[in-house]
Amino acid sequence: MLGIWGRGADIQVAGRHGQLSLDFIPGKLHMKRIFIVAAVALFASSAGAQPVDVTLSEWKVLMSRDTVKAGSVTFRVTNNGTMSHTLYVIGNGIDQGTRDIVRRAVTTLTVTLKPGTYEVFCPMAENTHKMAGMTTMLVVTAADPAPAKKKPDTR
Ligand SMILES: [Cu+2]
Repeated sequence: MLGIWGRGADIQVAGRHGQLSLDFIPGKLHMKRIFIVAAVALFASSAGAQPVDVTLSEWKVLMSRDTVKAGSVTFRVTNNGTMSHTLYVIGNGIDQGTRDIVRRAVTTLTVTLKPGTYEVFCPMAENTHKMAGMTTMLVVTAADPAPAKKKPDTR
């Protein structure tokens, strides 16, 4: 049956995304995203962040893990594709992403995440990369409770 659909990415576009109307957001939002990226780069600290290795290619987002604990998370993003990509993390009030990552380049993105489900995707070319398959989900679980304080050593 696949033959009916023909070419590469078109198959996935037809199959995956019911919410296409949401994806076509005019350029303004993209400007907002660029601003947020700059702010994150200035202020985010990656100390103690949980690492997630991400590999981008046409047309996939592969993550080394799909579950993390709430708190600081650093995405180490490698573009293994043949064209530029970006990586955005959206959900639960978070909307942050990397600058454009040229092919073979590596960058990092540190975000502070609350428990919940996040969409991790490439929004380039008006989300056509995402529609072609460059999207995945990250689940954030509640952080471990703070460890019980040891009784002070009185010796
Ligand atoms: Cu892309």
